[in-house]
Amino acid sequence: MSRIVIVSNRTPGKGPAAGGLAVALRKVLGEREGFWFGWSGKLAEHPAQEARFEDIDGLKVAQIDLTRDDHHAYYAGFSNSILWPSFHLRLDLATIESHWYEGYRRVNQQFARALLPLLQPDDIVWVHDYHLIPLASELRQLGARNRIGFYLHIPFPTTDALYAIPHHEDLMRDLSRYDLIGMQARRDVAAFTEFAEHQAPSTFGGHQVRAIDFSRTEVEAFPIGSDPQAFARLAVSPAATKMIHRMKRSLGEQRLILGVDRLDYSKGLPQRVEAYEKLLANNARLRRAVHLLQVAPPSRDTIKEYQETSDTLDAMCGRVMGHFAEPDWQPLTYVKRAYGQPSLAGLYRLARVGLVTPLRDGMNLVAHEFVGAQDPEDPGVLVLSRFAGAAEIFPDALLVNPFDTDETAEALRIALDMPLDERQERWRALMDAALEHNVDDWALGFLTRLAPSPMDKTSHTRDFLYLASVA
Ligand code: ADQ
Repeated sequence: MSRIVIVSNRTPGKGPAAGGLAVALRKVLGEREGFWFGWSGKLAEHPAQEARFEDIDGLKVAQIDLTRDDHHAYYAGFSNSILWPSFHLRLDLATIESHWYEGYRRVNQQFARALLPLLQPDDIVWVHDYHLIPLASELRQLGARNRIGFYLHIPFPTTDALYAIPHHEDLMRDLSRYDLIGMQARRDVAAFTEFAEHQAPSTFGGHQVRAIDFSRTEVEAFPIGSDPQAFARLAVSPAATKMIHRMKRSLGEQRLILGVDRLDYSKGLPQRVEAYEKLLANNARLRRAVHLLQVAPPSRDTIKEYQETSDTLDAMCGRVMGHFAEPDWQPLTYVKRAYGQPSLAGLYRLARVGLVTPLRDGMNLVAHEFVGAQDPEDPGVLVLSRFAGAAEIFPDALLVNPFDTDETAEALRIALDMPLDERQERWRALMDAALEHNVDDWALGFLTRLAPSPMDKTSHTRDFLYLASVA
């Protein structure tokens, strides 16, 4: 059987793996031979060309170091100040510095040069996320003929947003060098197809026109999931129970509305707090009867837009406290730190409402984890943004437009008033969907499509032809 090589920006660290994704991919590498390749997390003035192999808790990991300048241009620059905001349709938050693209390409070349000598001819390579779009191109340029797949964890942008990205034609051409592209949701495949099939290029006077041929690239939705059964078990573990007791002591009779996110402008946190403010303003009976807990540890906090989101959220929380708090009642708690999965599972289980309202999100695993952790006898209600990929999986959640804070406030009221039988019915449907879309089957589904056994090899190739201008 072919070996599997997983490539991502960062490799998993020591200790218990943080997320379901890392656990699932570890499992893949436990069952098939192969290794994980990525950046070590270390900066060096003169990084070695060759990767270092390390055994990390039984996992074979090959890592390279990067220079400080390259890492900055590639990670904080092109990946997270251009691609992330543009793919999330926040062009207003994109910062464009043209030299970042060179750093982005250089790091992808460095990845390719260090990875190529480690590859055997029939290795299956699975590349993860927007940091590494050019990797297949770079590997192929060096002669790699392996099957190479790419999974985009974030949404695919609309055509207009794509056009706003410097070098978008190169990036689309890079995508055409993969054998399989996996996206989170049908809407992402539709956006990609729209671009690939219909868009004429923007031509500057007299540029040659060259076709991007997508005929060898399959594009399909592979919605990621969590391990809902593991969350169900975690939610009754001693650590979760401890968290539940601790919270119950402070909550008393108040019902808990819970938000859990990385602090990121795509997660719609200020809008969420505003919706909660409207809930309290419109429903005086709920004051003292509910409490919002928002857990949001900072991420990418060297980037200005992230600091600004953090400041806005601080101000919003302060405003709601100032408006509604009493000497003996606080309407919300905002915690800026990460919790381990057992504690999170306890919080999910205790919550009457899981408030998951990103402005745009590839999938959103918090929604899946919340569903997995509920008590079947007394489940909470999921209030979910229709702009998360998860909305395609969970039509039985209360779906809201997160930009419309009146609508979200009303959904919160409906969730808090929802009778037990409706909560159970909705949760059952949500849990069935979460089980159907579990992360193990996701990984297996992608790999089976990327490397079908000769028995089930059928042609799924598409015949996109996209005309692009060549500078
Ligand atoms: P993220 O944007 O990080 O991921 P999400 O899917 O919600 O978003 O969360 C990933 C993981 O982080 C979850 O397992 C969650 O438990 C954990 N997490 C979030 N907040 C936490 C906190 N405060 N404390 C501890 N753990 C926390 C990107 C895309 C998503 C996509 C995932 C996976 O942006 O759309 O779902 O990748 O493909």
